Amino acid sequence: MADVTTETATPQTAGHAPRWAGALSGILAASLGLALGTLLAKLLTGVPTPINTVGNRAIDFAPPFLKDFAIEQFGTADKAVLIGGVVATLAIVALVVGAIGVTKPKVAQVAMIVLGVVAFAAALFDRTASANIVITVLPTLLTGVVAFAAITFLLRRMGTLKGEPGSTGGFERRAFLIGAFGIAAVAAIGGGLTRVFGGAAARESRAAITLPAAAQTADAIPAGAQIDLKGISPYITPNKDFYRIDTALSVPDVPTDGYVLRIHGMVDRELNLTYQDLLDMPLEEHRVTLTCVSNEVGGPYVGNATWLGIRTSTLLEMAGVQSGADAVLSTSADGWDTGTPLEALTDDRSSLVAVGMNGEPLPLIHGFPVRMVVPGLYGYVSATKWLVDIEVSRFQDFTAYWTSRDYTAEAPIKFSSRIDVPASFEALPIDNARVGGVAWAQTVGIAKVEVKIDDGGWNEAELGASDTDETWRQWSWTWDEATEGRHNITVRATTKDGETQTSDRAPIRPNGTTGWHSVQFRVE
Ligand SMILES: Nc1nc2c(c(=O)[nH]1)N[C@H]1C(S)=C(S)[C@@H](COP(=O)(O)O)O[C@H]1N2
Ligand SMILES: [Mo]
Repeated sequence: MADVTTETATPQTAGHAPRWAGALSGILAASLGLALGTLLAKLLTGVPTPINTVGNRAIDFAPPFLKDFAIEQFGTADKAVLIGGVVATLAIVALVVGAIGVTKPKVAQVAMIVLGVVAFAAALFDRTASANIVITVLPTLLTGVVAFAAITFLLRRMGTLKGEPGSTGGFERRAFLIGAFGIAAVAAIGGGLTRVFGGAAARESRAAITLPAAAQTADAIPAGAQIDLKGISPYITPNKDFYRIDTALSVPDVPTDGYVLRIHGMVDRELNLTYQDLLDMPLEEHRVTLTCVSNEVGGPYVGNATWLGIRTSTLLEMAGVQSGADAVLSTSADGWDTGTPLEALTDDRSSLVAVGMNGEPLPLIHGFPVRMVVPGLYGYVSATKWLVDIEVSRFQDFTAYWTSRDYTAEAPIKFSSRIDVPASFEALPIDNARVGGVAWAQTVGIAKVEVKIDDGGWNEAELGASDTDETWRQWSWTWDEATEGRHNITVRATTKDGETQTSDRAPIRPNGTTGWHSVQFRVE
């Protein structure tokens, strides 16, 4: 912070502007620049906002351990925390720069230019931009120019920077405040308008879509797949409750107009498919349980949905995969990419290039208009959202977003189980101590779930009806001899291959957690 006491300590000319006026000017100039730059970004398509573009660079430069920490500490709020950090840093810098400007106006002017250049440089290298580079850098350019013009105007109003126009010759509180108020008003209006725009193109085209009926529908969900127990995860996760994990600071705005899925690389025929081309192909419906590698034992990053899409094997057959290929590198509109074993996209599992989720076009945050869904593999090696590019390749020929950050290239989902009821420290009634949850072993299937109370023996739980081996399975168990007081419950699953969950704890990195989920609860 600027040292306010220097204001009286330094010899000053009559009417020298106070430090608070400088600090306020710094904040206002930065705010006005950001408001107008952000507004411009939102009016363009495929262009990150100045704050997001700086945030994107921060994500790209952050070491993996910091990301693990952020996901662990803040969960899906990690993006909000990052943006908050960028904004707070900028605010402090703007305050200090403005306060310095009271005695050193040229320094403040140069500092505003430097801030603009930093944002400009971030935009120049922003992999999330889908617009061309000249358009991508425009918002940060505008931010820098406006922030410079605004600080210059306010420094003149303060009488700090001599020269016409707007120079008052000395500090007059009233004249300064009128100028400051004007800047604040324009910044507020600009900031308000940014909320009106953005994501508009995708939202509009999504609203206009009616998905065709599936050529092959999923079998009905067997009766009894959903166990009647309050608090258990619903068998199908509603879209609004489905977990969201991605590196996108703002949801990529990908309208169906102009959408092209390119399939190329080690293929006989390159394909360029429009959204309509995809809808015109034989669509299949499959229920698949997605899981994130960042899911802690007992964690929330797992969900089950009915997906509508074209089999990846159909598309790859059309393109004609050449021999020697063992991987598919898929890329999103915002430049995120991942490698998936070719085998997982061509064997008999229900791997899809999906357009629908639970009877609707994909929600914007879940990859509209097109994403991948691959049963049995963690999302980071398979589930590319906002999918625009599929390149048939070889693992040895590329690294992808997470594999260049210490995660393994191949990552089948580690089977697991979770207690939904009781929730942590919840009380169960002694005459009906019923517990339950979900277990998943995608592509293999769950054969058995067992629970134990405290240090007791394992008890076999009842399983919900089996749907497919690509989905999770519910379980429940009633503790008939429940005793009052505090207890601990632990769960473990066994797959149809006869493997039982290990109690050994593995961390998220490099390829997912293991261990048993336990919950503390009470019986009364
Ligand atoms: N474009 C893009 N797609 C992505 C990601 C991403 O960061 N960017 N994250 C992946 C990860 S790690 C997971 S677990 C799934 C999550 O999909 P969901 O948000 O629809 O649940 O998306 C995958 N697809
Ligand atoms: Mo993930």
